[in-house]
Amino acid sequence: MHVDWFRREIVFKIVYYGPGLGGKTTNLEYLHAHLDPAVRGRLVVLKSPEERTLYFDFFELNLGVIKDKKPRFHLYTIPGQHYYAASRKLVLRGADAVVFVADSQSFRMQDNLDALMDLEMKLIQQRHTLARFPWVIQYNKRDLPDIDSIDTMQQKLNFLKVPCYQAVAVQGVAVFETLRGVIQLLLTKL
Ligand SMILES: Nc1nc2c(ncn2[C@@H]2O[C@H](COP(=O)(O)OP(=O)(O)OP(=O)(O)O)[C@@H](O)[C@H]2O)c(=O)[nH]1
Ligand SMILES: [Mg+2]
Repeated sequence: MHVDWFRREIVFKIVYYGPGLGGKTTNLEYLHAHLDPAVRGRLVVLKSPEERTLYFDFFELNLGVIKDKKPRFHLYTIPGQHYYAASRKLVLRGADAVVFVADSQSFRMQDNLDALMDLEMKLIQQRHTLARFPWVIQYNKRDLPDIDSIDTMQQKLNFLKVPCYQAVAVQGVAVFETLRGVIQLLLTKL
């Protein structure tokens, strides 16, 4: 969080984290396409020719006023591919909250667990830990066959009982709900 007293602004950083191809960029693209242009800035998407995130995606969201201050939310995604660890570390630096986008397909469970462990290790390097950090889980791709049940996913990934959302990001299902959830959590913990 960064407070600009002169401009009466509070800037929050929310990072979409998770395994490669889980749907992080899809979340940001859907949000950006469906938000009132008056409240959001330009979407920056840095993709490889194979449509994979290279460094991060980003846009800014301006929402109303909280106690005479204007909150701004900076939304970022990390690149999920394992060899972009340095970019993940940079993007996560100074994050105020995380949306963990899990891929519901059964064969991706190990990738979800690896990404969650990677997140925890990077948080610890920043003197945080999942147990004391505002984060939510989005179970994405609920439209596909061969997905794990929500019970199974809750048991394996949500051992801290954080808020969770069942999403189909390509169709926009629960995309706004997830964002509202993480903002609410962030403001409550503030
Ligand atoms: N069927 C289905 N496909 C989805 C859903 N969400 C995203 N996808 C698809 O999954 C693929 C990967 O989505 P991205 O949003 O690029 O994934 P990412 O997490 O940003 O991946 P990296 O940038 O490599 O970390 C794309 O082809 C999306 O269209 C969903 O809910 N259902
Ligand atoms: Mg991406």
